[in-house]
Amino acid sequence: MSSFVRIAPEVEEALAGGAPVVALESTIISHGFPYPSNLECALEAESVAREEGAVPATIAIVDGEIRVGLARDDIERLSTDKAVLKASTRDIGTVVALGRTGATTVAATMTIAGRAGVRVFATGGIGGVHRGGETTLDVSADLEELARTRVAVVCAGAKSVLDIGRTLEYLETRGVPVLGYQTDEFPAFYTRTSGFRVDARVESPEDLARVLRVRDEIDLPGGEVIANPIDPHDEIPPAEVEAAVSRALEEAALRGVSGKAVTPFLLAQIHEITGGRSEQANKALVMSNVQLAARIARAYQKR
Ligand code: PSU
Ligand code: MN
Repeated sequence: MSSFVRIAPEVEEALAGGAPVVALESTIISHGFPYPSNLECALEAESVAREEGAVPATIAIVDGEIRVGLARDDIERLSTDKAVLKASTRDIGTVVALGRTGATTVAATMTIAGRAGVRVFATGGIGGVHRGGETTLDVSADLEELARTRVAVVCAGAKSVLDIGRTLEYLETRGVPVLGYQTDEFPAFYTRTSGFRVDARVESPEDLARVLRVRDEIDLPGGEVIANPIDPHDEIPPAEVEAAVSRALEEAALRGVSGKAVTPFLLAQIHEITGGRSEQANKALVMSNVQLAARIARAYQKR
């Protein structure tokens, strides 16, 4: 890879030896969770990957250097430094060139993971078409990246701050498979249900890995959304979620929040409105996604 990229020795070794690796994003650390739960969540996600036999590769841009696999110091800095940028795919070149520090979104993490040769990535939820996106054109770059970079994204669906129906339509148009892990319904992050169906239900990490291998072999472009519903014990009642989402959206409209600030603003509002509740659910679903991603990565490497 280019001289702008530094792959951690442990990750490099795993990739060279065909051992399972799971990519992790960093926007969730810097802009998705408050401190200190962001730090706890980032460290725990790495431990979960390891417990499942995969090497974690948390991705970020640190002082202009693209990093695949972070040291603890870096994770601490991403958790506490308010100046860390939110870096999506279009920002990578600028952040590197100007020597800045950026937490990578799902889109940017996929771009980097794909180039580094990491096939499986775990996060909380993907970005999507925002409510009202048909007029604002606020559509996350995550969806574009899913259409072009062959990295599987294990997530708990998309938050109901988004227009889930249009998000799924967009993914269909762009040729991105949406696979439900042991579910027929696309989950909505805090809730197991959204009222929308997945394209295909897949029962095991082995079958999911088989789908990835077939897509590799046929040389199909783009990645896959692997939707893993939140555990029933961690779920938040839909009515409670909807109330929090409505209030968060009202507040965003009132303050005229726009552009890349929208998603972090809504997440912070929801965390505030629901108290610790959404944070706890968010953390639980991330761990469940990392666990599943590690199992898929293991099955994918086993031939
Ligand atoms: N959804 C979540 N939590 C998050 C994000 C999305 O439930 O932290 C983050 C991810 O990094 C995602 C980004 O890639 O927000 C999407 O931002 P935007 O809508 O600006 O593309
Ligand atoms: Mn946007």
